[in-house]
Amino acid sequence: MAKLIVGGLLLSVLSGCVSQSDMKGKAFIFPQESATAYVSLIPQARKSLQNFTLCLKAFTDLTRPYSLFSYSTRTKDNEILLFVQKAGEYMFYVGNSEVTFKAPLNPYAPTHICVSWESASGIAEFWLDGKPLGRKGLRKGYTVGAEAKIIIGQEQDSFGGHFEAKQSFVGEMWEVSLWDHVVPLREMAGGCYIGNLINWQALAFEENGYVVTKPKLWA
Ligand SMILES: [Ca+2]
Repeated sequence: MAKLIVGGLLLSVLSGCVSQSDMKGKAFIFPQESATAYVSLIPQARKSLQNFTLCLKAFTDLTRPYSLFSYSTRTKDNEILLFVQKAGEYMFYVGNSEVTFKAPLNPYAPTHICVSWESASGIAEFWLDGKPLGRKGLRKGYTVGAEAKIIIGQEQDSFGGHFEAKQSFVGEMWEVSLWDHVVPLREMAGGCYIGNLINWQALAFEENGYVVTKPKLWA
């Protein structure tokens, strides 16, 4: 398996697709609605997960549903999914099951989202803009699959594809980070983004379609 991964990465590097860069101070802009614009994030290790923490910052004025973070495996398209049903209503999926966290409406401000999940208890803890939105439980005892396509900008309904323009993200996203353990989210309120699986300061990624990188507008 390791050989395959290394081989795959080498192949991608040779074909010039994968970039690795320090994205500190920068954001991905998804300037138009489409079913073609997205960024694939390549984790620093491929491993199954019994715990994880995901953080990101985003700005959008969308009022329709949209995806923020889509982690799909061959067997489960919503292995990990952060999806906004409508402003202030965050759906969080693990292993195709979901819980919803509701927040007060503040639709035109950038949002800082952190969510952690722990298999032993099934507890998902959700923080928005440095404040807790509570804890809910799902998929107790589950293990998240290792071989994944991790995509921002689009929502996967199959492994690495089956996008819908009407679920695409239009706006800006920055400081996306993923850890293979539960990080105390109270400590993340300041905006830490050096995940050990996805590290914004050493981000391996592949851009597809109309995606632009620019200095971030918000903190
Ligand atoms: Ca899906």
